[in-house]
Amino acid sequence: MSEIKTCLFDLDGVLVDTAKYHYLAWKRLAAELGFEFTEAHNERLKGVSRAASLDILLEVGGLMLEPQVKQELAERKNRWYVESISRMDASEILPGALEFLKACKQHGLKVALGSASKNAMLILNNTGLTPYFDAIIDGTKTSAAKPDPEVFLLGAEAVGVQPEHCVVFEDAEAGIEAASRAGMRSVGIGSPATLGRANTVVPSLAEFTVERLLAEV
Ligand code: B16
Ligand code: MG
Repeated sequence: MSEIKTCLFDLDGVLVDTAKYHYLAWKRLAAELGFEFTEAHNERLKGVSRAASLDILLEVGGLMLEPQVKQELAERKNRWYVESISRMDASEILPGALEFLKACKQHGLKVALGSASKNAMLILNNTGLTPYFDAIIDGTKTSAAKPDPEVFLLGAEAVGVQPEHCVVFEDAEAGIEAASRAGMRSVGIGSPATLGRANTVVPSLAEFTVERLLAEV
């Protein structure tokens, strides 16, 4: 196994739980459109881009809409979502995440973000996480969504490290596949039932250490 030099972190579901705010905004949009959007439906949106999320939501509601209308709906949802995340602070960092980021630094590992979100900077700044990153690749810098490997390959390039020396932390199946397509190892954050293709799966970063990463992954 080649040496690990860089950790690439997904944002929603790994470092913070913004899925609950996405859900509130999508649910509100569905209610305006006249149908119910459940938490089970919301599971399908994790790690998926905003436009693709709207397509899933409209499929749930059985609606076919013009591109211009869809654009307007996505913008409306985003305004509500931004209202929620504007109130976030450090208390919303997921258990173990900050400690893990600090430990990466102590072990001399580079740290990069690989998120689909176009709102990642606002979340990182509000939670105080920005200074922990050597590179930030988010939805404003990518053209292809996970499972395309682009977001992680750009992260590796930004820190000047080859993919074989990178490990991706992801809560979404599409993100684990993106890591694999990038030629990187991965740690699934969540359940082995959905993330079984990752090299290791842990319930959260609170149950994992950099020492274990370097020894086992
Ligand atoms: P935005 P991640 C993803 O974040 C979310 O999991 C997903 O639900 C969301 O649709 C996507 O970001 C785009 O977010 O609307 O803010 O651009 O898990 O890739 O950090
Ligand atoms: Mg995620």
